[in-house]
Amino acid sequence: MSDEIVFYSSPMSRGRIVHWMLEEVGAPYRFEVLSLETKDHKKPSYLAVNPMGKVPAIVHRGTVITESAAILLTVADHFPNARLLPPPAGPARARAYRWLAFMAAEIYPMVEVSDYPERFAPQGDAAEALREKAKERIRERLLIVERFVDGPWFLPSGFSILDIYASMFTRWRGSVGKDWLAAGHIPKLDAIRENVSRRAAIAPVWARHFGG
Ligand SMILES: N[C@@H](CCC(=O)N[C@@H](CS)C(=O)NCC(=O)O)C(=O)O
Repeated sequence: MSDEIVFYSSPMSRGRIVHWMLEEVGAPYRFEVLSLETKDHKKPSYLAVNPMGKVPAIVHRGTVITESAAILLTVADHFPNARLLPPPAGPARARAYRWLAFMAAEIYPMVEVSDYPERFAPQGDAAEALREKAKERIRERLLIVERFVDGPWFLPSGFSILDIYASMFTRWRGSVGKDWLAAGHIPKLDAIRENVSRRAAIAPVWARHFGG
């Protein structure tokens, strides 16, 4: 069975974190580019991969993996030499699980509310008020993460998938607020993003995503 990972995403989406991860570990992969504009992610061929109609997703050795956190954990497991998770069963691994779960369960889902409030409330003022509330919740929760980050990396044990995952939030200008992000409320997370963007394997693809 081929070891090549099929990576479904849109270059402009938050699936970028999976792109950085695949580059970091040097995984063989094929990028199946989906356009969010033409709604490729809602077409039957992609819904057969991810019934949620969301990116990213990967297929590895015939197994479909969706959910960004699950994808990063799976890739970390398959490339142990990259050491992107602390050793199993130790306190550092437990800490990694805690904060990955927190970001995936308490922060990431808020983005659907902030991007598409009309999915949760009547269109108009109610949806706009909900969008603002979701942004506030994201900010409050990022401030919690900021308190528990070590530095220069998220975990004291060094660079890990948590750094890749957390970097994503610091670029969520639309969902968090451009001005809030620019105001320096999360300096440790900002520094992590800078460190991630300079990693040798990630820098070229980072430049393609953000123009350097
Ligand atoms: N829980 C998913 C969320 C992924 C997600 O929200 N992806 C966005 C792109 S950044 C998406 O595909 N949104 C399309 C939609 O909600 O219709 C994960 O962690 O991967």
